[in-house]
Amino acid sequence: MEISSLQKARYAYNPKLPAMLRNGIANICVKEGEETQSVADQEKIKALFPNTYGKHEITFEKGENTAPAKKQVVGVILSGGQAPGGHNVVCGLYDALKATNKENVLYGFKKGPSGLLEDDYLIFDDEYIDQFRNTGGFDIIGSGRTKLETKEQFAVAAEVCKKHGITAIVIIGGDDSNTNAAVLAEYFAENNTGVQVIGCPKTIDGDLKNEDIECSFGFDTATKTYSEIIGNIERDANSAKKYWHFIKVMGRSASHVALECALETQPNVCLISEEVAAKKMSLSEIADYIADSVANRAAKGMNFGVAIIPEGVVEFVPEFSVLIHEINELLAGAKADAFNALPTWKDKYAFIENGLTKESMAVFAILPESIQQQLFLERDPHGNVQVSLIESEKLFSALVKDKLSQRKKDGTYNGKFNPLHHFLGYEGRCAFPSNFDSDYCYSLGYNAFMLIQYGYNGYLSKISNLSKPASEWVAGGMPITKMMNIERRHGEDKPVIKKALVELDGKPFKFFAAHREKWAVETCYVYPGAIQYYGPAEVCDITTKTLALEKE
Ligand code: FBP
Repeated sequence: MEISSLQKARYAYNPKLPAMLRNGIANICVKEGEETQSVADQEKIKALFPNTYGKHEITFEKGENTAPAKKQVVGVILSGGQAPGGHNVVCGLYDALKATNKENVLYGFKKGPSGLLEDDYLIFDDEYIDQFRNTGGFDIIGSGRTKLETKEQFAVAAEVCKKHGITAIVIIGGDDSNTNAAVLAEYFAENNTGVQVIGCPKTIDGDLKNEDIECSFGFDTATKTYSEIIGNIERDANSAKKYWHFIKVMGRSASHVALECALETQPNVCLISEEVAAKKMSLSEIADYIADSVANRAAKGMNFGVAIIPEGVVEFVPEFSVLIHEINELLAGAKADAFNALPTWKDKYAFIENGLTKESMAVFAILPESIQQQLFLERDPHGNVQVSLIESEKLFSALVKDKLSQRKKDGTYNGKFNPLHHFLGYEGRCAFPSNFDSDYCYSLGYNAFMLIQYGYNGYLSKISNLSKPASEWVAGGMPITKMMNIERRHGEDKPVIKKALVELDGKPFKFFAAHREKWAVETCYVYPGAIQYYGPAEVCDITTKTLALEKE
């Protein structure tokens, strides 16, 4: 297999561990902290997790390793969307497991959680794992979005573990996957299977964080990759001086990715979905907000600019959510067939006009035709609108264009507006992990094995103090139940890890809010450039602005 020079060089990179994990396996002891409580709904969560609730938080320290000597057979699963560093979690886990006992075995279940249910696996050895050190991607075993959540699935998982003598499962995933890890851990404990479950916090979206987990892995590299591209686009915009770039960035519902990219690159506009929801902004208000920046810059002779749009923003516009709800109702069940049978878009439009409320029709009517059609024609297998597919970068540039035409007629604007569109998502999910993610992920995996060795079940591998150099990081574990509350999902009360949205009273947003008026009118672009892997620590090892501001 041909490999690039960078890949070859990255094989030789030695990820940095927190100081307490650096003294060799024989010298890592455990310190138990306080008993824990769930963040909310304590009685309900306790009743649902009688075997795994209320356990102690723990920290590893330098000292004699007192874990029982036991052969460990561990299974690892990658769950959900790719995030840079996933390979290093597996490498860290493997290295700790083999350093403890050469007889220990690591199974990798393929294509996500379904690999465990289908007993589809590979067994890692040095030769195989060495090809993946410090590389991006999840191709080491593949990933998938099958959810492990039913008792039937848990029973199959228990059977597979029994068959291979598996003592622990490590699930590398986001909030949902780790919620399911906690439920699986409880099932294994309740049924005395002897199998432990450990989670690791993954997702580029950055929405798996709380007072214990400072950030999920992959966020650092993905946002640095997007910021490099946005910076390059800004420099192009500032050179050519003729385009407005509308850049949608991935991140699902939360706007952490958009906010971090804005802090890194200082664009003219960045929408924050959580603020849109808090201020109950309408599409028209958002379009006016962007149009103001376009017009103010045009008045200074700058007919160019950059606007960042978070992937999930339309879901946060109240009137748009109502519209989506009405469309889903309008096409529920057999009504979709009647709609689909209509021969032309004109007929379909009449059907829509007839079925929507006046308010929603008014929202629908201002959308560009391509988006209108997308809402009705590209629905998921249940017939629901696929909000994530909506090209919101095009939607907003079209709405801004309408606003500017109006302003031209009113004589309040006399600029040029040439929009270009970009969507940044998959470009960042499998990038070579930054040094931060390489180190963080390796530490998470290594630490996960220490939790296994010491017999913990239903814990999340926790590395903290992340805004400091790796030597000062703190390694330990947190019962997953501590992060849970009860939420209504699909009409049922469910125990889940709370998804972290951007906090409008948090320091990263406040910093952005304090500077954005200036950025909207002036050209204050910052060009972060490509991720650097070799060179001075202040260039190569710095993490995100979000983390730095949060830990200030
Ligand atoms: P996870 O929550 O599984 O980490 O997914 C992250 C993500 O990249 C989102 O930002 C994005 O909306 C989604 O996955 C895309 O999913 P897919 O890979 O299935 O297209």
